[in-house]
Amino acid sequence: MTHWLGLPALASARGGQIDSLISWTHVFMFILFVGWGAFFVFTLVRFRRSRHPVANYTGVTSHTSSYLEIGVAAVEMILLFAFSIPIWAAMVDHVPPESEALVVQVTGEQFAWNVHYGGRDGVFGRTDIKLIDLQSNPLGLESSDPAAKDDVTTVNQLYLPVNRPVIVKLRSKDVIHSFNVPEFRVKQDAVPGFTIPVWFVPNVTTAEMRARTGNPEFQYEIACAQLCGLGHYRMRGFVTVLSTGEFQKWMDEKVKEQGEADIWGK
Ligand SMILES: [Cu+2]
Repeated sequence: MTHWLGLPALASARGGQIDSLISWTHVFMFILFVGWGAFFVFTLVRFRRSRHPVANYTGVTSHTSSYLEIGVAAVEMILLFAFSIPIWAAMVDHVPPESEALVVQVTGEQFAWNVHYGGRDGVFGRTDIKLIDLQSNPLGLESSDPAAKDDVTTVNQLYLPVNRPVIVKLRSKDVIHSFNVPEFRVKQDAVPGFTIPVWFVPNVTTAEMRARTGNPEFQYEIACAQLCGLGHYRMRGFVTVLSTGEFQKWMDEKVKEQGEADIWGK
């Protein structure tokens, strides 16, 4: 079902809250728009020149406009304190435990998303800025670290299991980027020097979404939502949401391909 505002299809467990916030904001903004428009027309007619050939130095004495202003401020406070802050608080205070979630590191760079999985042990191998090689080792993964042996890395391809919380730890190698997947209602800046977690629960697989939209080519897309340089427009990654079994199979294949072949070369 399409949203009345034409938002992208929803594919995450908590995204509905964001949608209701966006919907209510639009409803109130529409009321304001109509209200201010009507007020403008009213002043044009009420204070027309033929009715007031000479300026009135007392001006308006009624307090109606003050009450209206207070009303608008009250509605804005409700939007902020009753909707936005609780949703934000729930997102940042109740991060699912890492043991129940899939933890992925995503590192932005000009102009790509580097994805790093901890592999079977779920432990991320050490990375070192000195080992970075843009072609062969964009993350600077330290191959001598035992935890790095089963790590899996990809560029611009984020594979996720369905119905399991995902914690994405966002990092950046150069400038501020922003990790945005519209269908998950997720948008978070990646800031150099920080590791910023963002979490969500994808609940529609790519295959289901293709069937639902009738578009066999449908792909979830990671858009960089910060103007980060000349190549910003092509900084796009893809998310593939798989069933739990398919994801496990994908991960096993990747571990075999990258871990045992040791593509970083000892
Ligand atoms: Cu970017």
